[in-house]
Amino acid sequence: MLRNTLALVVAGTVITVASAFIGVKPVPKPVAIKVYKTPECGCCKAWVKHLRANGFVVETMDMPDLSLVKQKYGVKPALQSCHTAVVNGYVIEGHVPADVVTQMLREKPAIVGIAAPGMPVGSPGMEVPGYKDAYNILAFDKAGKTSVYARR
Ligand SMILES: [Cu+2]
Repeated sequence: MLRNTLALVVAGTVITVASAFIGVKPVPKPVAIKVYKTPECGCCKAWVKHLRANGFVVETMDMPDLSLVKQKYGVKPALQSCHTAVVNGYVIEGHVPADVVTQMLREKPAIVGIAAPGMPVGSPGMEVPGYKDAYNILAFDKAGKTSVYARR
């Protein structure tokens, strides 16, 4: 009897330890992102949809004018697009693909944020059947200095 109990305890321990090792992959935590946009902007809504489809938890902030938001977050005119977002302290300007946002959150570079300036055709939220611009996603720092972070 004692022997059986011992065997059960040992088996239980082995299973517990084994499952901790082979384990269950941790489920990635959903990332919260705040998107500042004008209420009538259609491509902004399409980008928000793209973010949600990629697992982001999006909060939208509709405002009539975004110039103060862009100024506050250091988005210089040459980098500007239709919407500005903030995620984990980083600024995301324009139609940046969700996988590039995720890459940046993983790499945690020492930058202010990343931008897809203008409205590149074929970027998420700017899909036009049969058309696709080549475009760069630029990293920018406080002084507005940019470098290419990703190409699409
Ligand atoms: Cu747009």
